[in-house]
Amino acid sequence: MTNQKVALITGITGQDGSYLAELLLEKGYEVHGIKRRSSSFNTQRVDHIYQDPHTDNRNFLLHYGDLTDSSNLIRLVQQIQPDEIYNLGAQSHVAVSFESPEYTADVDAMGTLRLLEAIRLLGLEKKTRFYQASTSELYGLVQETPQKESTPFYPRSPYAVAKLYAYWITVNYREAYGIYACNGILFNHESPRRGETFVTRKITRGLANIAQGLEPCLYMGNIDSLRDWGHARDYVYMQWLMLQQETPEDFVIATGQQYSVRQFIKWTAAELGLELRFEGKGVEEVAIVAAVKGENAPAVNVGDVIVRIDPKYFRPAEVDTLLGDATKARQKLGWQPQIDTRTLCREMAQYDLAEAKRLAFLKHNGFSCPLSGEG
Ligand code: NDP
Ligand code: GDR
Repeated sequence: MTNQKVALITGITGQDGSYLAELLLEKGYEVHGIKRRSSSFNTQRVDHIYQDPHTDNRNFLLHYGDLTDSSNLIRLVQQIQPDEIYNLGAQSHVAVSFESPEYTADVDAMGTLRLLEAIRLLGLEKKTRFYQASTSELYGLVQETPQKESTPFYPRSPYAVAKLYAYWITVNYREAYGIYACNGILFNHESPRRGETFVTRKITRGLANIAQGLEPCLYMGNIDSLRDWGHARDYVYMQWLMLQQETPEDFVIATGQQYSVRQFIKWTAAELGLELRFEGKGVEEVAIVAAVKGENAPAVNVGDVIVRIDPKYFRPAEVDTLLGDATKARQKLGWQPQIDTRTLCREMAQYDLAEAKRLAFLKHNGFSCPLSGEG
């Protein structure tokens, strides 16, 4: 008999999944993750912790699976017998959920139910603890500021409505079957591993590419939008902590600071040595380079327009403002974020600048330099 804990992470190939897997491995867990079958490699974020299947005593194991596939989930839960399941897998892009609402509901809402049912059908109610990746998007059209655990929900996208179902089915299975199940209501959290189509990463990557002459201009949606952005590394620690308590509870996780998308653009530009001047209103607004300092933006000149608005990035219904109050997490779990938004922005901008320099070097030396993705 061993006391080694066993965890199963859905969404292990995503931003949070990769940080959480690192954390659990550091804590001595055997970590299992579900990855989707893809025609190209999709494990870049966990490649550094990958263990060859032919080595003995592996403690990091990936399995093919999908949240839309009940029999696959039941088989994996039966085989792995996890002490903890972290349900991070999701179609997580709010704008994409308007394009693929039914798929989003299937994965984000029904996928959660499928996992909880797997626990119940296999009689693991007393063994397996369950973490659900809930979201500040539940607050949507906000009813109270700042938002805390008791703030009423008002979802504003197919993504948020699907996550609302997932939130309540998690509460329901806790109350109905005594499963140790928790919702982490996490506000936006970012990192250099953030998907390239989410706004922070789109900005740091886009402006770094412009600085290095790889792209001419960054096209944005609603830059007046306000968000409470933390660092993913701080937030996955909280996901683990929530499953280590005596009784399961739901917690808001946030920094308590709010900034606009426009501010994030200004900070990123400053990291690259660019001072910006915003001119115009609404869809006519542009950001013009007012000064260039240092060596990081050799391709940019004063007067260049490097940010424009493209209405196609506006959403059919927007969440204008989010600001979290994580007092409960601080008081009950002693949790405080370690990394503020400005520091987060600096880390992301520096990471993307290094990557842009590498791509620019390849391009100038005649190699192909793939740049793709819209968001
Ligand atoms: P990512 O988009 O980076 O990762 C999502 C993960 O889910 C990926 O591993 C993806 O696989 C996987 N996935 C997508 N569809 C399926 C499916 N049908 N079956 C199985 N797996 C699937 O998200 P984050 O890491 O940023 O977020 C983690 C979770 O937390 C998500 O549920 C998200 O909705 C939620 N959340 C995120 C917040 C944030 O600010 N980051 C805030 C609040 C909640 P693949 O790599 O193959 O695409
Ligand atoms: P969000 O994150 O919708 O809050 O969901 P995202 O970074 O996509 O958008 C934040 C805000 O920025 C505005 N915005 C743009 N967004 C994108 N993606 N691209 C643009 O060009 C752009 N221009 C302006 C958006 O309109 C929005 O107001 C994220 C996801 O991680 C969810 O899974 C998670 O649940 C929530 O955070 C909390």
